[in-house]
Amino acid sequence: MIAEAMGGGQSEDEVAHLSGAERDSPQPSPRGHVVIFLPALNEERAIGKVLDRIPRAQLEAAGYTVSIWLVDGNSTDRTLEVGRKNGASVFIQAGRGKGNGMRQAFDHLLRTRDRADGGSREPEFFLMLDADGTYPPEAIQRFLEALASGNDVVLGSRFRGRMAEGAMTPLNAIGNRILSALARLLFGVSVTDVCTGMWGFKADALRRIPLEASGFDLEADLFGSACLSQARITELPIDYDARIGPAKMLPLRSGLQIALRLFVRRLNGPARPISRSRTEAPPGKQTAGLSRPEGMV
Ligand SMILES: Nc1nc2c(ncn2[C@@H]2O[C@H](COP(=O)(O)OP(=O)(O)O)[C@@H](O)[C@H]2O)c(=O)[nH]1
Ligand SMILES: [Mg+2]
Repeated sequence: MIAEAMGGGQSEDEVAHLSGAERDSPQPSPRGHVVIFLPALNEERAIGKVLDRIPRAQLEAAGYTVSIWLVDGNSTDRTLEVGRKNGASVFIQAGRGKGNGMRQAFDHLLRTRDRADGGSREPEFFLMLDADGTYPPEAIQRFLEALASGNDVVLGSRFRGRMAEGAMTPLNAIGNRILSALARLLFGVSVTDVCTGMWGFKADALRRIPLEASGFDLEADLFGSACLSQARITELPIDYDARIGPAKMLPLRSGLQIALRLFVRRLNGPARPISRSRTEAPPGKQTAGLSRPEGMV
């Protein structure tokens, strides 16, 4: 059955759908539950390929249960259709911006899963990677191993892996290096690729990482906030491919927004984290729609 919920707050349908995942696999998985988020705005050409490449069977054989959520920025092409057809659940954000979409999706999943099982769930890991075909889903298991071995946050560094020719423009390469140097300077934590679009988190660590970013400053916010929350952070080398389809980011504007976010996060310090006991959404914050395709576990 497909549940759609638009407008303020989560419906019981949504909770039922999420707890349904556990109902369908009653044995707790020995390694934990993995939720993979794919932020997407008009990625109809790439999203199917990215979903295909997620090594779901391999992760399940390794002992994880796996959920895949397409976080949609109100796409006007066939992104949703292709995503559903390829086995993703769909979270439709309210408004625009990658940061807004991911904050809503993290918040929603953390709260809804708390309500579904009273907070007594198995260990949980969140993965996030762009839906444009640039990041390697095959690396997900390495991220999970790094999280399971004690890290709270794992960043995939494109500068430490193999970059395909033309995958990053010279302007973006310089900008990314400058922003990473700024992040190191402001937070005193070693990082080579603060703008990366591939991240892993322990779900409990993510609760302690408050976020305010609305757009492409999301990664700067994640990094700065994780540093301030004393999270254990590490980097893994990842390969980076050329994007499928047109970019959504405007480099100069986004570069300034990212630098500003690093400064603001440093100056203001952490905001209020998502508390496990706070189960109701603040008024006006949750207007996202959500659906789970038939047969989705
Ligand atoms: N949910 C959501 N995703 C977005 C939005 N804007 C861009 N994205 C996705 O965020 C990812 C990064 O965007 P992209 O244009 O590739 O930026 P770049 O990789 O930094 O050049 C892609 O998967 C986009 O589809 C948005 O407003 N909402
Ligand atoms: Mg991209």
